[in-house]
Amino acid sequence: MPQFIIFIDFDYFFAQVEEILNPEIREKPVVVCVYSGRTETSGAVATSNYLARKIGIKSGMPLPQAMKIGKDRAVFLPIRKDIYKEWSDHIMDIISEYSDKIEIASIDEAYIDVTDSCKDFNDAVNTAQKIKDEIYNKTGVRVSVGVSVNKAIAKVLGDMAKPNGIKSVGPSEIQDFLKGLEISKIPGVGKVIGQRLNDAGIKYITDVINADRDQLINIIGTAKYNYLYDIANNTYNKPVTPREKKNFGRYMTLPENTRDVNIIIPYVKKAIDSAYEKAPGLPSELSLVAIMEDISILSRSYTGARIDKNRALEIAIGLLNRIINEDQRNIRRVGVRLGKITKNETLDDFF
Ligand code: DCP
Ligand code: CA
Ligand code: CA
Repeated sequence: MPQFIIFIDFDYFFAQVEEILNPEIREKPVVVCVYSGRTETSGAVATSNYLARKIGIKSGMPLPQAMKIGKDRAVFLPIRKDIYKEWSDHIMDIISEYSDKIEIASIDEAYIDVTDSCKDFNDAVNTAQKIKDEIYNKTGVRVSVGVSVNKAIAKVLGDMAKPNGIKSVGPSEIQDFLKGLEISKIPGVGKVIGQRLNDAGIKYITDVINADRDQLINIIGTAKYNYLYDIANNTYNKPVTPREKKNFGRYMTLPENTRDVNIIIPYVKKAIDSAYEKAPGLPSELSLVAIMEDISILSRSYTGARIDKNRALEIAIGLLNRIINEDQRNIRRVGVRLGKITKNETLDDFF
């Protein structure tokens, strides 16, 4: 039985969030910078939007060089990691509604396994499109998506789908797809290994099957050989492994943009009910998250001993009032996030 795996990668993520928060910069090259603080221009580019990439400003480039290229035409912004993390958490929460089997691979990448909930591969592709649309409708973030029969090929397709695309290769097409797939496209095959394999006559992933096993193991080691062999042979099936999920968030869209707590509180309650249903235990941290009318995200948190559901509502209302008092804008979506969860003991813990 093939797996149905969806891979999602957020497009030029940090720079895209900056664009969404400040739409005027969208028509310009946008560069998100990590300033090292040594001198005014020392540091490196974290990421850049596609307009900046087009003029040659890319991730990892030293800032002085980027500034030389982008002088007078690019927007240089300092990295705001906390904000991107908040957006990432929000998007991951949206994705996790579609499967409990979610592997958050980095701040802007996730795999989900939808084998159990989809009746066939076509259904998995439709689900992927639904997730992509929902992320865009709720956050404005564009993502690229790959759908296939294992994690490695889903990622290959996600990379090919950039930007803002979706690509799929199902069980009936996978053999043909593998035949035309260059080895350098496989996750984990960097420039150096790709070159060495090319030198050994391996250009396509399927070349691994008939290659001299001992010779390849000499070049790349046993683990990587087995990995590539399994992909080539279409027997690669490494599971999506959910990391211990540290927090659980649930959000509700309000019927209208508002700052009227009487309208908002029932939605806070719904979000709490839904989050507590999902969480494996009681949290010691509770955040109230408000997505404002301009879709920026504000949150306020409370930390205390194991918070039960009733107390959660009281605390959340207090946090909501703080946001309303400190900010003039209307709220569009409201949510809660439960953090530092202590697991309930289950029977399994005793055996
Ligand atoms: N990042 C960084 N420094 C790097 C590379 C990346 O700080 N040298 C950060 C910024 C990115 C985020 O990690 O926004 C994700 O990295 P990706 O490689 O996925 O690149 P992007 O999301 O920026 O672009 P793409 O649209 O190609 O996925
Ligand atoms: Ca990305
Ligand atoms: Ca990425």
